[in-house]
Amino acid sequence: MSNRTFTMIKPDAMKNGHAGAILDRIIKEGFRIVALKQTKLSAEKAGEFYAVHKARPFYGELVDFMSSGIIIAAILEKADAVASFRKLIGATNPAQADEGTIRKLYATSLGENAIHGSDSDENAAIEGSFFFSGLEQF
Ligand code: FUP
Repeated sequence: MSNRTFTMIKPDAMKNGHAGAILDRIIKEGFRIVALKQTKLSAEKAGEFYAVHKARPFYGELVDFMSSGIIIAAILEKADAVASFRKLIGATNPAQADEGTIRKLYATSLGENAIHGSDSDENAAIEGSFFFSGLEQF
């Protein structure tokens, strides 16, 4: 169990004006911000980030969506961060997400689901270093 996870507020939530509410919720749930930036992924970078899904039918749409607008990327710290954050964001498909979760409240659809949360400690470290150097983590 590690105490860090990685998140992105995705282009749908940014465009729909939910970034402030989402960051407020994350902080109120006890996550400490280790690193944070607003940025935009190129299609190439989005494809690299989601390379694990390359063979899946939704890959092209996912890459298009994730490179369609500004995102906020962050590394977060809390005890049992990965599992605790996955619980806070809810199921991948917002229609199946529990009441009160970030995806239930703010996601648009399965493909445009407002927020990312790492699925393992190993991926949290890989994804965090995809966006942030050691000098940007506090
Ligand atoms: P999650 O770990 O909940 O972010 O979900 P996955 O890693 O399985 O999927 C990554 C992203 O691919 C999702 F956030 C949305 C997209 N996706 C689809 O568009 N269709 C699917 O059937 C599954 C995932």
